[in-house]
Amino acid sequence: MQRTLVLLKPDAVQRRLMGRILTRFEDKGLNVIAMKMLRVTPELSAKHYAEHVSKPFYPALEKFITASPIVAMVVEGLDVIRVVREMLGKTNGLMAASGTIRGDFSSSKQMNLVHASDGEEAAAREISLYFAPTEVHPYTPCLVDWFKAPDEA
Ligand code: FUP
Repeated sequence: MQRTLVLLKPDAVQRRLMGRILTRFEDKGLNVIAMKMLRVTPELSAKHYAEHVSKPFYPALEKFITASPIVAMVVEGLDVIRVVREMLGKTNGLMAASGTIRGDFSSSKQMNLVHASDGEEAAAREISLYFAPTEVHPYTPCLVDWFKAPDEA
């Protein structure tokens, strides 16, 4: 089992897309094991986007991510980091394939609705930025026997 951090960014909240995006993860059979609404501060933005802070687009990105509340969640499942990244689609909504969240709902590189961790190290770091261990609630879904065969890890 893997975990990943997913953010529904300010545009997802403002555009009333929270439910439809969350439904995609639920429909896939993934486990949402933590969730909260919060306002990203400039300090949290700089930590979250540490690899981008020196890039020319960062000031605009920080302005966007801090402009309005977001929803943060931890999603758990088999190979979930890759699975969720594929569900999101390419960074730029204009380039993202139809059928992906960004491909279906976004036409922007910055306002691309959703963030998901891009590797195991990033997932661990990002989850700890948004959630204390006591705020994460893993559970066995009662439908587990109908989402995958017993011999699938
Ligand atoms: P992703 O992993 O798909 O979320 O994308 P990146 O890590 O490459 O970029 C992080 C965020 O920076 C993206 F969600 C959108 C934003 N961004 C811009 O606003 N402009 C750019 O030129 C590149 C990225």
